[in-house]
Amino acid sequence: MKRSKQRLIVVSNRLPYVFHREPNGKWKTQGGAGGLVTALTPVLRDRGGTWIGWPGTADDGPGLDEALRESSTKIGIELRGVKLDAVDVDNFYNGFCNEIIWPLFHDLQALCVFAPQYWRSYKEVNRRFAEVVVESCSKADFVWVHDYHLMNVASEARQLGCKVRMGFFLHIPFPPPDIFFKLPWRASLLQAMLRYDLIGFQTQRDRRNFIQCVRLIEEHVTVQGKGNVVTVTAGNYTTRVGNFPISIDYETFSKQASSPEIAARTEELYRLLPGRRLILGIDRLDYTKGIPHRLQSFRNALDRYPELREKISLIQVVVPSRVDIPQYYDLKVQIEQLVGEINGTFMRPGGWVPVWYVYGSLSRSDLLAYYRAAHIALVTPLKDGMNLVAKEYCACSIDESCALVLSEFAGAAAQLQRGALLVNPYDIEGVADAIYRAYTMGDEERRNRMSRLRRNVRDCDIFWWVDTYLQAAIDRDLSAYPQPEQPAPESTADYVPI
Ligand code: GDG
Repeated sequence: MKRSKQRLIVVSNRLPYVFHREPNGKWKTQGGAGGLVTALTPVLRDRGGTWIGWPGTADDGPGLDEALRESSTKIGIELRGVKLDAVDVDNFYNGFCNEIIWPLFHDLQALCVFAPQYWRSYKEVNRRFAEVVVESCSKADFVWVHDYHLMNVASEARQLGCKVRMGFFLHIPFPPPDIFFKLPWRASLLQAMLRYDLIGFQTQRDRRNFIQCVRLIEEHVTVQGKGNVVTVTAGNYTTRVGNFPISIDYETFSKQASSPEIAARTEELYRLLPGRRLILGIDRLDYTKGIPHRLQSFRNALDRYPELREKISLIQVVVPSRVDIPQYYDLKVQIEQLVGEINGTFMRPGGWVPVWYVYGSLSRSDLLAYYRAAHIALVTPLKDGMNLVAKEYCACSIDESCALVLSEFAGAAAQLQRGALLVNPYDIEGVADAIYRAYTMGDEERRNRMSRLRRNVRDCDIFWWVDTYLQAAIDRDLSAYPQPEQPAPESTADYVPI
């Protein structure tokens, strides 16, 4: 397969490492373990290139540049920081990104705060990112910009005279026109996105929504081509638009989950929670993840199917996130109230606890042990770009005797619908029925479903994702790449809104 070796400039809101200053004035780095970092680090080392992003601190004290240089040398990738002060963090990150785009793109328009200063800050910060891109790249490079924080970077870079090829990938969903059009700056934002040479979405649904919005904003729009990447011409701009479902490092998850250390941790969990099936939910603290709805469904299952009592326990892990935003704090209180109510109603003193609630981040080995030990995973976001927890659970389910209950509104449903039990997360009784179905499912069906899911995730892993995107961006020919399982044609399947 022909591969071009263009240098790569990766741009994301945060650098793959977070920098912070210790009380003694020395800089420390943390992080570097996420899926994107794992996938892109070897590509950047191989092709050569730079990662541009915010170092994760508003502290611009002495020595930060030196710390960035030292880390660059250590990891073999040049890191370039874009500095954000506390006001930028408030208006750009907490404001435009997380109080406008995040809720709007997840169809939760009632949570949006459309403050004009947020938009001004977004443009200004995107301009700053663009300036660093322009300083860092030469004509032959390829610039790959990630996610909703940086939709304006290409447009800003073009205004600075930059002609280098630029691609964008949106990790979150793209909403349908009736929702997107609530955004006061909808035309500017769409026109800015059209300045990228390739726009990648997670699913066909997102791509379709984007093209529909473009058709409503621009007068002359043509869409050419078929398959995963099409060419869109709108007004004076031509861009290519595709869907590339992001994935995980399947081999590493699967191998690590099979290790004796994880097997021992799994046994320990079974000893702590003996004689029952474990149901797992793992989410960042976020209203899009549908945690309260899930807890209500779990309670409904215990109510309507009394035979499940003392036979199942839900382990719900909630990872702290965006704690500076008041809505996130309120959500935490709501979750903890529900956990208290369920345990208060059904718990047997000295015995069975229905919900094991963990508020905090798990170590990698605990995460793998929870995945491996769980008989059922409940992945029920109200809406999600992809949802990697679903894929990681499949990779770690090496015994294959387990079931995935998956929201039809997660991007992952497009690929995993034939193996998972798909649910509407708003349908409390429907999800409760799915829990019961997963619990009572015959072993053969469970294994068949899980082995199909695992094949699917293995064949289209994170390295496949990077390769297909770069191939589409740089070489254009995608014929040599396997395609992920797609939704069945609408005429023959139940309604799947992906
Ligand atoms: C955005 C989009 C899209 C979770 N708890 C712990 C932990 N995690 C890790 C998981 C997984 C990641 O966090 C969560 O990824 P998701 O995809 O589920 O969700 P978002 O953070 O919302 O990600 C999403 C994604 O971008 C990629 O494009 O799929 O739709 O919203 O990798 O393993 N890791 C550790 N301890 C934990 O307690 N170590």
